[in-house]
Amino acid sequence: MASYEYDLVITNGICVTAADIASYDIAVKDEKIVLLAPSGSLAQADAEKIIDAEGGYVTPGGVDCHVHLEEPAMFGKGSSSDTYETGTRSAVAGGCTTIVGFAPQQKKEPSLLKALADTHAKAKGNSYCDYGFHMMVGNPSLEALSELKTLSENEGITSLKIYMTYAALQIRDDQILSVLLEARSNRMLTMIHAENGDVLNWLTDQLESQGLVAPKYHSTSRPPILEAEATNRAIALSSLIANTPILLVHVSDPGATLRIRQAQTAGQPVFAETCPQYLFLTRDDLDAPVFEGAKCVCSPPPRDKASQDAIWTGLRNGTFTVLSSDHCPFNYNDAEKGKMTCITAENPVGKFREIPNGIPGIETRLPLVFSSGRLALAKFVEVVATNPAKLYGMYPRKGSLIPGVSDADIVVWYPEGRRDITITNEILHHATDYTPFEGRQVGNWPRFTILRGKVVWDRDNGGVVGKKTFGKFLKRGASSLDRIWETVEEQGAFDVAAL
Ligand code: DUC
Ligand code: ZN
Ligand code: ZN
Repeated sequence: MASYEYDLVITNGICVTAADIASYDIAVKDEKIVLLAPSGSLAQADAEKIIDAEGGYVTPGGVDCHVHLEEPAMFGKGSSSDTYETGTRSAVAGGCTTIVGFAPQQKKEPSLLKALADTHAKAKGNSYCDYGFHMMVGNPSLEALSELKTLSENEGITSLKIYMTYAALQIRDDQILSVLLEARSNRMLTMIHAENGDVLNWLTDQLESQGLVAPKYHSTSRPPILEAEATNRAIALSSLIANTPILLVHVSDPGATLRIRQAQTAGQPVFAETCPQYLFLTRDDLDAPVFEGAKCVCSPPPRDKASQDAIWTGLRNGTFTVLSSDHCPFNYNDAEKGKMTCITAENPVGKFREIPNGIPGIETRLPLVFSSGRLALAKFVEVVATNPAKLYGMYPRKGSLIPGVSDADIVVWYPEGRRDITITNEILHHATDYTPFEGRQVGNWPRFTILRGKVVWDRDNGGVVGKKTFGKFLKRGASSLDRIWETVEEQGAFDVAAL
């Protein structure tokens, strides 16, 4: 077998990292980036494969740390349309090389380790990109809490998600405190879904009693104040447990954003995530004819135009650390497992309470935001790749282009002005029968996606050319963002007597 100096060279690209933008060539060997060299200097290198980026941008592969695949019914009446295979296939076609999905523990299960083992079995050998898991804690039993140590120290699971809503997952404030305390002592980051579940259930009852059950009332049942209140409560609870780091997921509301910013300004380890649905959709999208609005039912719901602007501002000014997809797909035209499970003869436009909450978006995340023109490119890379890798303990292996240390996870974009693409469901690679972004124009799309030096997506020659066996499980370390754990530990242990 011929042996080459490099496995892959990318020449003539404009490389963008969270730190800078510059023209240079990249050489890859044994799955790693090994050399950055002056632009064009590697055009004739001794390499098995040379990609001419033709002046297009080159970025680190996307890192999407909020992805739901193959999960049971928890967010309404349906269950996930994408498996690990189809979801990660869609991921690479959209420029994403790493995902972190969820290992869901149901309320009836006392143990987290069992949920983790079940999720490993689903993902192993079925992933086109690298992957990790967050624990989704539905039952913070003593047994579950006692398992956090082994999850963090032995299993590479350094984050967990808890919910302040959903019958299947909602936990009480005292349970939240127990989770935060245990997470703190095990250097685990707690992700929080902050909406007031009791209040939104009450509002839903009120709406139903007046026969207001169409999809658009999903938004009415979850006014912004419910998110702001729960966000404020989550921040208060974390401050009570000696500033345990938290991440508010899928933030949609300016009031919640402002509260998060205040906490950050006060020096609390409070992080936040937003998603494309809060940048590109509004509540009007839930008011489409008949049942079509169900395609945009997710929680929190998309808000108004002014809220979109506030979320963009929060991305630019650093309030949001990460931009994830919250890919949580359900088929639309599916009365067994999808959005239409809630349609009955009695409720021909469905009953929004039962519509499964969630939308697909793993493949459209990068193209939508890259071509929006609303984020500087270095900021784009920071929130879609570098910060997620740091926040979730994968940096610098993931999320950057550092020779000798970063995996060769790379996206090569088309040269500017070369492509105008209309998003339609036909061009996507998930196993879901719609996209909420149907008909939107984007000015660019990943031309090549490279995972550890292998081309896995070649848009013009074969499409998805990787295999479902390429993806590897990532054992993650503790978060390295902003020295969060060092800062927390400098404050000492939680001491109730000192409150
Ligand atoms: N929260 C999520 O994080 N994903 C989908 C449903 C939800 O409400
Ligand atoms: Zn959530
Ligand atoms: Zn989610």
